[in-house]
Amino acid sequence: LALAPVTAPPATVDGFVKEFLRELNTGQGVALSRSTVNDQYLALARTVRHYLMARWLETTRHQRETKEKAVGYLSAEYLLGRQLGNALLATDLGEIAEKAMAACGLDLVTLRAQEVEPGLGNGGLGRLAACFVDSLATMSIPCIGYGIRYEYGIFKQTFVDGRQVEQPDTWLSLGEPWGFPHPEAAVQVDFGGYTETYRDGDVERTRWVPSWNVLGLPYNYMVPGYQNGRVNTLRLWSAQATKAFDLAIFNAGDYAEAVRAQTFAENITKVLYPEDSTPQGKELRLQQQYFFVACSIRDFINQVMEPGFDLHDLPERVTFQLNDTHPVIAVPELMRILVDEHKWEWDEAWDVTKRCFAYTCHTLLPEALEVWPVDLLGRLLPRHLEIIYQINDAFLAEVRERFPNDELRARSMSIVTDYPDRSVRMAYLATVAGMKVNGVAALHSQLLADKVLPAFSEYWPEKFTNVTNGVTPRRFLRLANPWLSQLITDALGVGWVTDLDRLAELEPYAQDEDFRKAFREAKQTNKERLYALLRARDGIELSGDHLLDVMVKRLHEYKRQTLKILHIVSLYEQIIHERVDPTTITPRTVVFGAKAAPGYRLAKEIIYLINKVGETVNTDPRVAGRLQIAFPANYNVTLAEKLIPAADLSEQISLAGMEASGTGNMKFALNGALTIGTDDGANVEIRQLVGDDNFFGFGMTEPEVAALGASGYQPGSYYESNPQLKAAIDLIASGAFSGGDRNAFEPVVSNLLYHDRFMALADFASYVDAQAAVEAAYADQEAWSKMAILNVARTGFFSSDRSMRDYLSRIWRA
Ligand code: DL6
Repeated sequence: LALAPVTAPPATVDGFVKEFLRELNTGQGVALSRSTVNDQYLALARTVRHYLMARWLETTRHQRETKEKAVGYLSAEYLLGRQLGNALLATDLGEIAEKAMAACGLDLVTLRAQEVEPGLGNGGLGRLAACFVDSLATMSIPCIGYGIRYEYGIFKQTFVDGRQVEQPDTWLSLGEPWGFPHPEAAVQVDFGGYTETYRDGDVERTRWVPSWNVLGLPYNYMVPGYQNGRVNTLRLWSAQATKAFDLAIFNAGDYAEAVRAQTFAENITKVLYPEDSTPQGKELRLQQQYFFVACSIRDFINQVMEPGFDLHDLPERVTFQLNDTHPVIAVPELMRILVDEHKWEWDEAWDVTKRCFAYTCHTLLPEALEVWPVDLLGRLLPRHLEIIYQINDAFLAEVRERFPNDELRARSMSIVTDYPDRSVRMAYLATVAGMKVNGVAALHSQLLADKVLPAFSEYWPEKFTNVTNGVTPRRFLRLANPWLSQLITDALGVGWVTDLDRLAELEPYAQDEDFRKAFREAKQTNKERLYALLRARDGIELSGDHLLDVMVKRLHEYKRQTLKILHIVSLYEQIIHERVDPTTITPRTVVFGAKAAPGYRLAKEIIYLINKVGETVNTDPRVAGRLQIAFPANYNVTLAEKLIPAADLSEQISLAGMEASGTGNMKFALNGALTIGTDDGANVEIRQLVGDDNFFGFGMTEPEVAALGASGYQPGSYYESNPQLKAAIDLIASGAFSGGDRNAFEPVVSNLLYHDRFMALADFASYVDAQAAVEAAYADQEAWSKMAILNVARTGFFSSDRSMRDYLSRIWRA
């Protein structure tokens, strides 16, 4: 009996109530009558956990026994979103939980709203990782996700007089029921010191003599598959001091000094991506990266693999997928373990290492490609630096052999560069070590091969591949949009949730008047739900039956929120100067959501501009009922789940060749918003799939952008030659949105006129034309609904389940 595995409580209302009350009473230590909403939420979360527990243990047991190859997903970010709703969906307990809570006099919606989402990521990259682990669990593919349990996730954004002010994200402060700490499985991670050679019999070897260390404490999180009995694991590491407390110093009265080591160690996982414009910040970031991969590799070898496992078989048991360059220091770490600790020959170790890793690149911006100064690496990880040099020497020797007398080529491919400072190019290291290198959308993968890593793609053409990103239909359609989901289920049955290609069967429904009506009603319900939320959450009053135009994403010049604001200002300018009859303009509500990196000054100025334009427009009676702007603060996954299903129009307007993929674009299309977008990232594939007639394309193509850049781009010439653009910029510069202060937006205006790195002015005319086409199309609601339904029907390709199949066939099982 003692060995009997845990079983789930009965999946009945009664069983659920019993379990919930037991958790409330014995877990939280309160009676229902005295409990707070937070008590109730925590007890509810733990109750749902119980239903998953047996499946989790079974998944782990099965994995150990079958020794199936696993994916080790290494990612510095996981933007998970709230867990409770997803766990209820995965266990199919939603209805039971709702009735059980009602039986206790509680409201499930209120309890779900109590959850603070773990904001352990900045944006698309972290959210992608969360979608991927969801898909792998749903597809019953063994995966262990590794990452960092930041004490403070992405900052909480507030606005003070229109300006972004960051507050710490205290997501752990009210208790966090989803993580299971395992202090007994803590891993020691070393830093600093020096290396030395020593004789081992007749072999000369090198060893690392580190000068300090910390402990990595794992927290396990369940990653439940969708109603399939599978629960994979996400293991997030938290840093602790090896010697947290010095009693002797404390007794001597120096209380701060007594806990200094603890404070120092815990800083490593204190904050998500601390500001890296200072040397201290940069060093901390490298510490974070090494910390989590050292813990993860050690954990995989010692805990996940069975005792006595032969490391030569590692490539048959795992692929470590490097989610961007952040985890790339794992490559020299595995080499160090094999060569220094297991005393393997270099070539033997390299052969295993290079079959264990694959690298995904998520950017095209040169400044986003990580490089680490050699002196910093040498100080923090001296042995790893030596190993990187040795990898580089061996690689360059190969290049020189294949291309003799081509020193320029060898230099251009060197992992270590001297320009502008001696540093290590992590993307190059990942490319040399990885068995595959992939971009995240077709255009991105092509540009990655042609422009970012051209010498490498010529050297190893077979190494380069594409896997277009995807999003999980569970969270972003089934959970976020219950009304549309029901409509789809009524039409197709339930299977689409795990087989999104089946959405294609919706195509004929675009011609069905009743279906279109029901589709519009679902959209309207989503809008009302959103407006109620914004009223309660932000005090934002939105009204009217408007076209809902949404631009949500990180604030970055390349994403061109400025182009959107220029369009709004232009509409406003035309109305107030009576250049157009306001009644001919389609009533429009524009919603922004965007956080700017705390140190990115221009991005913060753009936020200020959006807020100030919003204040003016929203209070001007001349545009009332025609144009309104909302910018709710602190855009996050939770808000996205309400915003995206409500949108009519999805703004995907980055400069062509800049957005690696985008994933918001996919979520909008799947929820029946039409895209206004450039030929950038995954927009290109969305457009191909939905058809030109169901997509508002505009702007220069990537080759046109390149040609304009090469010919010497002059933003001022667009300003001078386009009266509508000139009027919009002049209105901003006139102080009309800043109480007469002409300098308020000077940084944004000058940047546009004299620099405009991302060519917003060059695409303005084309963007305005596309917006006019949007208005014309929206005027015919039946036709618009057809287009929107076709967007849903034709975008099943963008399920992250399909991305996982592509990773499996092109990379993990290649
Ligand atoms: O691949 C996920 C996501 C893409 O959809 C975005 O287009 C891309 O910007 C983002 N990349 C990053 C990495 N750093 N930068 N820049 O967040 O990845």
